[in-house]
Amino acid sequence: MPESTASRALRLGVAGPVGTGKSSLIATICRVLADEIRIGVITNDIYTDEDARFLRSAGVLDPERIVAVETGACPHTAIRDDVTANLFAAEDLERAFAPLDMVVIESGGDNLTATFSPALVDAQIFVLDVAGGGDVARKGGPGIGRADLLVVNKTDLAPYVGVDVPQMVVDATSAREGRPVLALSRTDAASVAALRAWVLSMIAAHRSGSHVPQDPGPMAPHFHADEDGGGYLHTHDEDAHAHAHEHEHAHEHEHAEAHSHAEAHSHAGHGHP
Ligand SMILES: Nc1nc2c(ncn2[C@@H]2O[C@H](COP(=O)(O)OP(=O)(O)OP(=O)(O)O)[C@@H](O)[C@H]2O)c(=O)[nH]1
Ligand SMILES: [Mg+2]
Repeated sequence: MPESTASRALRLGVAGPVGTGKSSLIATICRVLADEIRIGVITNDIYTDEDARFLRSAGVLDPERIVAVETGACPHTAIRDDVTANLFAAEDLERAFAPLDMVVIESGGDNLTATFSPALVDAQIFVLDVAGGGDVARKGGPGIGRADLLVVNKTDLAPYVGVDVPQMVVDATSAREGRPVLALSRTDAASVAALRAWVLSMIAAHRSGSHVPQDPGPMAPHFHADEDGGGYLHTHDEDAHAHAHEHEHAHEHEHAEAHSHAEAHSHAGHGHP
């Protein structure tokens, strides 16, 4: 562990369901800030380096400053349970390009409840989009409720999907007890400026030591399928570091609750086989 976290780069996590615009948001941050601050980026994909390649091709940051971690399993594991691969990647970037001001870490697209461990990031953004429906913000969950910033993305699409953005922001703000919510579109310059200002204020708070990393909390129990057609219920209890995960074996036809988690997972595009 570094002697003082304030003396190293801010580590900023970006989480949220598949396709809500995490990579695009990181590209936007780089586009508006890379001339001003020194940034590194880490992407997490299950089997590919697709997101890293997208970001390199966006031409908004020196390609060598963008590295991919292939998680090989459920994305939340690498940002929450065993963060070693990401910590090494962050430390390598910070060493290779010292001094960096910020390392942004993109989570693999996961279900609604996956969040970063404070052992990996100092602050985190949770990204929803209007295409996921106006109700999502009201449903809450650790990322929606307690990430440092909630982004409601792709507001330019709202008229096409029948979503009332101001109402979605009101719902999200009340689910977050006043924590910040940002309605964003990469085509809306004012919203991009607000994102830029939030990132700069977070770097300043990290440097001054006034920002205290928060754990948004563990993800909800969920079902992991096995190759033999069964599976197990996977829980992350409050004290995930003190207790190993509890893997309760269950079989698809026996466990109605596990079934519903499996369904929730596949709806969220979690990516389990
Ligand atoms: N209309 C619109 N589309 C957007 C916006 N931001 C991102 N997109 C599109 O949304 C799609 C998904 O964006 P990504 O940035 O790849 O999303 P992601 O969350 O990184 O996706 P995964 O890493 O696969 O989970 C792409 O087709 C983007 O072009 C936006 O502000 N407006
Ligand atoms: Mg992505």
